[in-house]
Amino acid sequence: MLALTREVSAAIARCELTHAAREPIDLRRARHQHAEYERALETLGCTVRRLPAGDDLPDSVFIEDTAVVLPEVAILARPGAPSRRGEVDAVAAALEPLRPITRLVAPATLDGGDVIVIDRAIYVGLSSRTNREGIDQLRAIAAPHGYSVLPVVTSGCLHLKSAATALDGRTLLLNPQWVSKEAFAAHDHLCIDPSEPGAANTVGIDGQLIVSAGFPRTCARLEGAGFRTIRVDASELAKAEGALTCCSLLVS
Ligand code: CIR
Repeated sequence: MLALTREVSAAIARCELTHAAREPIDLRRARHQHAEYERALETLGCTVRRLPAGDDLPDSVFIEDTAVVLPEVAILARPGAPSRRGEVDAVAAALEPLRPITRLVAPATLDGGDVIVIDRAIYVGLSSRTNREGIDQLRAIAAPHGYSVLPVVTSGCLHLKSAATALDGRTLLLNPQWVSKEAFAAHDHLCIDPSEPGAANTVGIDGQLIVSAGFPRTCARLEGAGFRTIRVDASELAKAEGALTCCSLLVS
């Protein structure tokens, strides 16, 4: 497994914010935590390739939002925030040798953080960043490869993956306050601890999970359900509304 990551930009203080109030971000601390996250990816067997942040791209560390990588094809996103559209070209260049590439086009908008791929299902959040046209274009690309593309309404969070992530090939972790359990009826699910609303975002690789150290109760639930976890401190990039999945693009 290759994990593409991207350096934390020196301009991170000017990141997009939707739900959080702006507060100072310690760049050194954010970069240190990001490096620990990359180390966790390596512990789970990934080869990490870190791309430079790029000029004046405050949110470029959140590389997940720029593409959806399937085994058959890489789909370049058209991020919902105009300030983030300049992030896509460098990621396209990194993906080009690895996959056939297609690109979503206007008026579609879609952030990779709204896309959960689990088995042959692709759940896509209808959010402030991803519109119906984005979902339709994704479906037109993925359906010929045998994927079902299913829209999911979210509320109270930035992306679908703030509310749910795949733990393995059949089980999701959900925050039922931000997304309806019924939307995922075809799959098994576990719920986060209700006192930790941000805890649904985990990185699952081969049945092992990277989880945020800030959510110990949910982590205990996951371990009780038999998952092995690696805890990382993701508190500094959380001030930019970033979580764990958003800091890598996994290419198997
Ligand atoms: C943004 O608002 O676009 C960034 N500040 C945070 C993006 C986080 N991405 C993700 O969770 N997939």
